[in-house]
Amino acid sequence: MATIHFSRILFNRSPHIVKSAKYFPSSIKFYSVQASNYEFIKVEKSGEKKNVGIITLNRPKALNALCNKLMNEINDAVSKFDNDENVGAIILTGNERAFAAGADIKEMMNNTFASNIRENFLEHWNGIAKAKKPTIAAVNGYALGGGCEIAMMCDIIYAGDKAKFGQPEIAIGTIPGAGGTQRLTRAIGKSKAMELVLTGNQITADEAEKIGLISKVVPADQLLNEAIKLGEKISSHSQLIVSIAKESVNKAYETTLQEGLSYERRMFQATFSTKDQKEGMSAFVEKRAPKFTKE
Ligand code: DAK
Repeated sequence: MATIHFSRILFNRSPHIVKSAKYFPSSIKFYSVQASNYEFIKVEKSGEKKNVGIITLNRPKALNALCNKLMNEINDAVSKFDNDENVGAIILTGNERAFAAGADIKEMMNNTFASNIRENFLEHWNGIAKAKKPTIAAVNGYALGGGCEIAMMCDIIYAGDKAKFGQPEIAIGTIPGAGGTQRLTRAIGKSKAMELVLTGNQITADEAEKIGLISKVVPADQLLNEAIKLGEKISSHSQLIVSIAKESVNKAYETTLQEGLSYERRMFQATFSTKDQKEGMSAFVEKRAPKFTKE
């Protein structure tokens, strides 16, 4: 394992029980999450300026299968990092064997259609996708089913060279339910998405990079460092402008090209109302590093 050169500190933990209504609809069984008492994840801040939040899935015996409590803990940690002024990017990662092998099959196997509807089953899975700050999935090992889907909810995916991606739900008598037929198709196109969803086959990190599902493959033991470097680079820019840029790229998934271009132009124009645009351009002209204030 390569040495991680960035010092780490523990996430600033709140002593009180957290209940965020937007992540915990009343129909979902609520697990109270105390940040100091996470059971299935670890959180820390990394990077020289401690401006990169890391959420590490930590349910190794079950290959990080995404049980309800684990998803609630992820939502809680994402929300906290998202509201942390000092954090400019959030990394989601697992261990060498598994990023996550999907939703917890044992937890859901006896559900019925009626109970799924009644409880709005797994509705709370979109916390990662709601983050305002950039999110990076750092994937080693299996990213299957819901594991692949939460990676795709992140803005950027890096993978270790032994990572495996797939949507194997078809083999257990169901279909993807958190973006595996939608985000995957937008990312890699119809033919490849159909092949993965209809066969349940796994693909390697190299293939995932080739088809545009992920942006970079690195040796497994360098993955976290590379993701932290990426997070630091993003964090070095104006957080305000970064969030506008993220929102604009995401518009490409939601609108027609003309609407997207119009939105982008308006957002570009809006950046000129910020102090950070003035600072960024002045710094360029004065040949110095910018000092952004997020205003
Ligand atoms: N759930 C529960 N336990 C799992 C699991 C999973 N997804 N994956 C692995 N495990 C557990 C195994 O049961 C085993 O536990 P023990 O038997 O030791 O108690 C332990 O992890 C180690 O697994 P294996 O013994 O199977 O390890 P192998 O190396 O032999 O195989 C594997 C690794 C990843 C190929 C295999 O475990 C596997 O095929 N796992 C299942 C992969 C899968 O089918 N994933 C898709 C699940 S369905 C939604 C949101 C999300 C979803 C749906 C809707 N909404 C928002 C509506 C998502 C659905 C899914 O992900």
